[in-house]
Amino acid sequence: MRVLELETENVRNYVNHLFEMVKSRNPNEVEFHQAVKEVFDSLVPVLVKNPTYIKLRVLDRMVEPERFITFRVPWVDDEGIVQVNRGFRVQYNSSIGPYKGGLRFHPSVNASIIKFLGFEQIFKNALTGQFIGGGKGGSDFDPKGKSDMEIMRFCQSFMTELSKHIGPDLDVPAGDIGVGAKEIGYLFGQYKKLKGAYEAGVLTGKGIDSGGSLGRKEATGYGTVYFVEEMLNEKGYSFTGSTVVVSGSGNVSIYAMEKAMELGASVIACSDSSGYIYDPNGINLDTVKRLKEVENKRIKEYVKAHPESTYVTGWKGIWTIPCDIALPCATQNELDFESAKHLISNGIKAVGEGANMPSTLDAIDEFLASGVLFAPAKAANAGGVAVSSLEMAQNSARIFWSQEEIDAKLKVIMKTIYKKSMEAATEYDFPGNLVVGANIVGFMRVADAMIEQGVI
Ligand code: NDP
Ligand code: 2IT
Repeated sequence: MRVLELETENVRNYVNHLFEMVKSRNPNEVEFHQAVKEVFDSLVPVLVKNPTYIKLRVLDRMVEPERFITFRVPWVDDEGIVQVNRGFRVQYNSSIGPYKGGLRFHPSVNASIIKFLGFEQIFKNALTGQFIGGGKGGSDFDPKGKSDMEIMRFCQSFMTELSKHIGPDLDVPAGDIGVGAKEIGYLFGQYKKLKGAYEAGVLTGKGIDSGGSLGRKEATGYGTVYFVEEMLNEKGYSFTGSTVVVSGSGNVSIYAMEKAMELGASVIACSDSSGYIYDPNGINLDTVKRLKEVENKRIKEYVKAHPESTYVTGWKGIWTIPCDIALPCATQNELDFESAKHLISNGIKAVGEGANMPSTLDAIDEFLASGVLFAPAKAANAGGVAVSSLEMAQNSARIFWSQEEIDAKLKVIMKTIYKKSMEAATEYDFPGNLVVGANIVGFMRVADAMIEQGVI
């Protein structure tokens, strides 16, 4: 016992030292530090049991991206004025497949955001069981208030540079915040023009007529609900008859709400970055889809169609609404310690992260310490990238699967991630802790592939 304690202490020192190095090499990148800290803390028991990972410096290598690309994106707005944005792509880890991960267009995008997303993507992609490495990209371009033609010109300029670095067997981007099928369409059109060949597998999340997959649009939200339902069922709970609060009203949020409703839950609130709506009768999803998918309007407009609902300015207050299940599906650090306290005192049973890193580290600790069932992002939102990988498979084989086939595969993938993460948590003495379990499963698959391939 004493020996194990000493070894654990040594490993903790090694991990802390490595974390300090990450911070000094990547100064001021607070989101990136946060993502690394969560993973490092989870890996201590694995490193104690498998010292080879330390000897071969696997973690030291994994935390350094294989490649980090930034580039200028000049484009002309509708007034004829030249605008300049910054483009990014991090090619983080290619040991289990081509780099894979979304593109985010949002004014807050910077190196820290791209690196945190890319780092988490490595483990998420490994968890899916598919053969995809980790990558991420995007731009500080703000699509809000831009015309379709401005968005198209921006996408064309962005792809003119990005095309030098991607390919169906090299790096396969997809959507994320601010990037949906429309933007992917413009990006694909430009890539095709530059390459002079129809390489459908270079991007995922494409429209169906451009080689996209049925079920990709719904996959992240549906997958999150499938994962959380597994977690609930094990404790004798279910979405059926539960009240649910879902933040955001974008791609992930809308399809998480849709599946939760299908399973018999009452979804009573959702939001955008300006504020949230509360509808005691249950949200009317057709109205949300019309506002967000068709008319590009603010969520505030919802109350016009549903006078019994209320709108509150500011997105954080959504977590003060009493509910059984909370699904943060908007953005990083949207659910902090104070919000976690509110949810807990209101009797929350489960939290499922549809967004990437939506809960702060102290919020996660508080949920776990209070016995709240907690589904971490890397595991719970992996359905999106999993179906992206199925899209790549269909493109390579020149076949087209039905919605039912995709949905059945997605369900199996989400159930498997849940089962494997729970098993790893138990094996490494953190029973029920899916944060630790998911990080361990993702890490070991990538680490073992890296070791097989030499010092890479
Ligand atoms: P969308 O752009 O479709 O929607 C984003 C939603 O979140 C909008 O309602 C937006 O409101 C809100 N939001 C964005 N930024 C902020 C902010 N700073 N503060 C408050 N609200 C904000 O993006 P997605 O639904 O695709 O992505 C949502 C989350 O899910 C992200 O964390 C993303 O990384 C993650 N994710 C996405 C996957 C996918 O397949 N798309 C897969 C896995 C994870 P507003 O319109 O006002 O900006
Ligand atoms: O965060 C994510 O997993 C995504 N934005 C989806 C990535 C993908 O390649 O489908």
